[in-house]
Amino acid sequence: MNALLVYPEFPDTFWSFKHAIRFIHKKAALPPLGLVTLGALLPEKWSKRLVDTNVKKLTAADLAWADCVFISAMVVQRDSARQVIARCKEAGLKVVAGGPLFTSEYEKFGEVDHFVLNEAELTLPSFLADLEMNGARRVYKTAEFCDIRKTPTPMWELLDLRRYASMSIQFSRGCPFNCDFCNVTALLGHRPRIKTADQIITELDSLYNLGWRGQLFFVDDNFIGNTRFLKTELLPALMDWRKDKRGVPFYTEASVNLADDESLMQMMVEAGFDAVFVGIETPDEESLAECNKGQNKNRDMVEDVKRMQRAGLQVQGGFIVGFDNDSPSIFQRQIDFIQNSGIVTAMVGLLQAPPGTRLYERMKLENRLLGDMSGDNVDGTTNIIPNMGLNTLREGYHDIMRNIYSPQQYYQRVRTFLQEYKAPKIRLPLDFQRFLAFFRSNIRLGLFGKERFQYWRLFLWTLFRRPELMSLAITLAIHGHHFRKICELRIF
Ligand code: B12
Ligand code: SF4
Repeated sequence: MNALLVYPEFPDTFWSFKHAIRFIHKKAALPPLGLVTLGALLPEKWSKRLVDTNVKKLTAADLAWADCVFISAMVVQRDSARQVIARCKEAGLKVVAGGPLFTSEYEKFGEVDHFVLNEAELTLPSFLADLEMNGARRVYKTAEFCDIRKTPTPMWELLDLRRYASMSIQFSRGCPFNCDFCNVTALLGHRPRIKTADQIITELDSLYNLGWRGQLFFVDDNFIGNTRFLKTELLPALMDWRKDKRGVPFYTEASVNLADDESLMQMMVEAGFDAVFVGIETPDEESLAECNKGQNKNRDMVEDVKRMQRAGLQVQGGFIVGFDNDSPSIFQRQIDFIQNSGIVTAMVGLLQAPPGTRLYERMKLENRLLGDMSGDNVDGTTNIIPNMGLNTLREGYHDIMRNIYSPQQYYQRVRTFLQEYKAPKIRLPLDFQRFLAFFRSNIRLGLFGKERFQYWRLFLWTLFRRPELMSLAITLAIHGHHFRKICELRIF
């Protein structure tokens, strides 16, 4: 069997980093980890080929080679997934679909032959057994969650590693919290399931042996779901692994209570973590109560962010406007929070209700659903009728985005952050493309960019105040260029 694994293209969005990764000549920010995991779960004797259409074209030759196509996608790739499916059907191929998009809304894809939903570790074996007997059903799904200690090492060799800015790896699935707008718990459960430290070391070794020295994203929903295991097993193992390695800085996602645990932060930094994405959502206590984000309540979150920065973790933040409790004053309060905390990468979105969440059920009961969500939570759209009125919400949202990504505010925020940040010990090895990126940014941003004054001001400020953070300052300037492009595209 020749199995063709296809990942549809991402639109040009906040998280695609398309306008930033060009500076280092990369094609995509992250690899399709679901498909490389699937590759390892498919029978060993099958021939496998992976086409991530974010890094290369799906050609007629690929389709002619294949006996069967396996496609994975998130909601944001809905349109491009439809295009891929149409091409595969035209070529007369059987299409098998899985991953978060199809798990959430498979009924909308009539052309797909087989849906192998939820976690492939659980649903794929019965599909393969039925296929062998020529009796495969249309839908395979489960309400169970798998034991990820049995998940195999992803088949990294299916990827062209040189095309990616970062690699990803997964230590845990699921989250102990219960925020009402989030479908992580519906998709992956409440109890964080973890891999063993040995499994992670084997995965790291296999990537390292393939030559990977770049950034590595631990794509956990909440990396600190099991702190005891982290402190006693995983982080000591990562520190040990690092001893004879170059590069490979880590970043991940965690809840804000990470800031309460000084020793955990120190161990993470020692193990090579230098950044963490945190769901801040809103500085408004009532709105936090409304969405059941108790872990963010009754704390000084600006101070929490600074504590993480001082420990050596750059904080990227997720923010939401459009809660029922929000009044128009929320827009300025969000701007103030973002500026004061020095969260450079602030993903601000309108509240959306993904199917399968408690918010979705509430909106349905209240007749406030507006159809499908776009899947891109930074495009200024929503699938619910907000309390404050859609126009007020949209205008306020556009104001936030215009404000925080204007060169003056953005560069100010970078300085606020760099002032606080403890420089990481683990550095990315300087390769030729990163070396060139420095010149490219000097020309594109420093000579032709609207932000040129701010760019050189940051350059000089960093040179004299935090010279050890120069490469990070340039990287953040390049990210700012991407975020501004996205704002322009969305006409914010
Ligand atoms: C890494 C990640 C990203 C990366 C994407 C990198 C990439 N190239 O894929 C980035 C940072 C770009 C990203 C962005 C966004 N993401 Co995201 N992301 C994740 C995250 C944290 C990990 C994904 C991953 O690699 N998992 C590990 C692999 C092993 O799991 P998997 O892909 O689910 O695959 C398993 C199964 O699904 C299945 N499977 C997968 N594919 C296939 C295919 C077949 C044929 C079969 C049989 C089985 C199968 O088997 C695998 C093994 O069990 C998930 C949450 C999560 N824990 O999964 C969210 C998640 C996928 N993202 C989500 C969302 C909403 C977003 C954003 C809108 C913003 C946000 N809230 O984060 C943006 C949208 C993108 C954009 N605007 O460009 C949602 C998707 C919801 C949905 N139903 O589609 C998730 C589930 C998190 C959440 N609830 O908010 N994201
Ligand atoms: S803490 Fe994050 S992953 Fe967990 S339920 Fe809340 S939003 Fe979802």
